[in-house]
Amino acid sequence: IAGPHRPHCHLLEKAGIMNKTKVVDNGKKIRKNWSQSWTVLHGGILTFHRDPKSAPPGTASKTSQITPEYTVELRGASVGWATNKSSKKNVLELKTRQGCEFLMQYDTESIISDWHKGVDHQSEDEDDA
Ligand code: I3S
Repeated sequence: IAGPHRPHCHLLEKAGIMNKTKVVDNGKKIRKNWSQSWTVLHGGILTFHRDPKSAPPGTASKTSQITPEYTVELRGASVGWATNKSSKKNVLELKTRQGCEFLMQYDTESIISDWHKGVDHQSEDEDDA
């Protein structure tokens, strides 16, 4: 089934602020660049939006807030607690089926734990492909 009538598409699972960095891009390790993202989990897709503070001053900033920086298809992805990947606490590691890896972090453990559950749930939900 495709489009807006897929079973879980009507559910906004989660939205909020977190710190994130991409660490592997299509199998290639890249330099960490932590930034804060408005992040949305919806319909099996995780969307990281750009940090408004990183936008150039002026009219571009409003657009950059709503422009996704990364859009991650969660089907077939795996998420788990990262060990030895960062000096930060409460770091999740997200590996996509397409060979990209992200670290996701938030100081409040309960908040990042909720993201863990939400992302894990949507990555396992392969029945509606
Ligand atoms: O894994 P690393 O290389 O220690 O990651 C740190 C670096 O990315 C560092 O930036 P530069 O070395 O490119 O200037 C960041 O500022 C740190 O935040 C990174 O480490 P943490 O432990 O915060 O993930």
